[in-house]
Order: sequence, then C-alpha cells, then structure tokens
Amino acid sequence: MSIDQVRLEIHPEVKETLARGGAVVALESTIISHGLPSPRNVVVAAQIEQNVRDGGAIPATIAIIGGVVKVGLSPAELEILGDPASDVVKVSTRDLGPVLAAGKNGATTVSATSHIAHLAGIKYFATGGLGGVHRGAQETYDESADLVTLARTPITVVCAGVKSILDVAATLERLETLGVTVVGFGTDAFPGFYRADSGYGVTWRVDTAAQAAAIGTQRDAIRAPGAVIIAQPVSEADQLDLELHDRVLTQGLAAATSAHIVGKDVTPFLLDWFHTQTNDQSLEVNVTLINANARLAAQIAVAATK
Ligand code: PSU
Ligand code: MN
Repeated sequence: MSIDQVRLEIHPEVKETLARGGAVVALESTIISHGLPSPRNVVVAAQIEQNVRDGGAIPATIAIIGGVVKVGLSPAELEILGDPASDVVKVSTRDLGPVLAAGKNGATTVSATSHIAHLAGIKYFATGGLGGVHRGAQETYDESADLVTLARTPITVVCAGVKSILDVAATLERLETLGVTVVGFGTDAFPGFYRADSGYGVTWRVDTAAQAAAIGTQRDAIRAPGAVIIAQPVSEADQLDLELHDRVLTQGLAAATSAHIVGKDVTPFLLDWFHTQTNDQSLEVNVTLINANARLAAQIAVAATK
C-alpha cells in the first residue's frame, strides 16, 4: 500500500507553501468537534487559523471529511466538524483505518493529527492541551495514545501543557521514558493548561521562537524520533481561579466515575464538565491559550525558515 492510495487532499495553499519551504502550522480538529461547545467551536476554529496567519504562517487544520483525509479545510468543512448533527467520530491513530474505510467524518486528536501532519511534511503543530496519563491509570490503564504517537513522530507541538484532569507527574514521567522533549516557553514550570504552573518543572527552557525552532532543527539533524513539546503557559492574569479550578476538578472526576465514563469519552466528558460548571470561564481560558499557541507555533515555523 503506497501513500498514493491514501485518500489525502492537501489544500492548494498549504501544498504550495510546503513546496517552497514556507511556514505551515497544523491544527487538530477534535478540539472543534469534542473539545468546545457548538456554535462557539466554529467561530474559535476560524480565529485559531487567523492567529496562525497573523503569526506569518499558513494554517492546515486536519480532519477526515467523508472518508478523505484533508490537510487544510474550507470554511464549509469547518462547519461540518463543528455541527453536532454531523456525526463526527473522534479519531485517534487507531481509528484512522476504520473511519477511512467507512467513508465517515472524523476529527483528529493530537495523536492522529501529528501522524498526518508528518505524512504531509508539516513540522509544526499548535493545540490547547495534550492527552496524557489519567488519574488512576494504575488500575484503568487509561493513557492517551497521544503519548506513544509523539514518541515516534518528529514534529514540534506548541501547547499549554496538560490539564489537571490528568496525573501530571505520571504524564511527565511517561514523556521522559518515551523520548519526547518537553520545553517551557518563557518558564521553568510545566504549564497546567487552565493554570500557568502545574506544580511540576521542565528540564529545558527557551525564551524566543528562534530558540524553539533550533531545538526541532537539531532533533531532525540527529534523527531523534520523538516530538518536541513547546509548552507555553496562559498568563497569570488570564488563568482560572485556583479555588474554582480545584472544586470543579474534584467534582468532575467524581461525576465521571459515577457515570461510568470510559475510553475515548473520558476526556470530552471532563472538558464539557469544566465549561458547564465554570459558566464558560474555562472556555474563555481555553480560547485565549489556543490562540496564543497558534500564534507562537507560526512564529516558530517562520523562524525555522530563516
Ligand atoms: N486535552 C485538552 N483539550 C482537548 C483534548 C485534550 O485539554 O481538546 C483532546 C485532544 O484532541 C487530545 C485528545 O489529543 O483530547 C486526547 O483524548 P484521549 O485522552 O481520549 O486520548
Ligand atoms: Mn483514554
């Protein structure tokens, strides 16, 4: 099976930019379909793309539309992904084959997006938060496929760390084992998504886009197989109030357990719980940080072309 047999369409603007060695930033689509509420999700998806453009790069949102992998979406395709009536499947790497074979619509997670971006020749990817090791994973084995995909995919991912719905310490240990490089952007603390500081440190720090770009370039030169995570914290002014955060988190974890939520439904359940229980305060933090990440990823991609 060659790559030509994959139904993969690269948007002309993305294709042309890649061909001349220009700056392209991949964006995931699970955040649109399963991470943000409708109809705000479609508005935010367009804003994220605009932030990539403002940073000087071309956005390539990745998703599966009717069994075709799309790298770069039209506004109409973004609408399809954001519409709860579209029957959009959350697609991790393991789901790529089945969703393509069935001709369905799919929104790609960090795992599947990284895989496809790399296949298309894109080296930079912006998102909100990564998946990781869930609390209680000792018993449930619930660890996101994002981790193992990042271990074998040479791409630079800009994110705001991982949410405290996860076991942050265990996630950092697994990233270390898997050979994934974690770098703080302007910080020595690993960001906690809704909060600037997760309470855990990072081994490496950069303060400019050029320094971040150099790490990816050297990783490629030495053929290290894993991803580079550039973790940018939300500002302390924009972060979620600590007391509110801790209360909603405790209640959300208990609610997920008593509702017997398992597998791929766990993360969307907890994200929705936060948005509902904080009266959308968590949503505003989420939107702020993903826009900032899109802009930074673009700046890193531009710096790498110089
Ligand atoms: N974490 C977030 N927001 C998200 C996700 C994770 O803070 O939207 C999404 C991403 O698409 C991520 C996926 O790749 O959830 C991980 O899902 P799981 O935990 O089921 O692997
Ligand atoms: Mn899981």
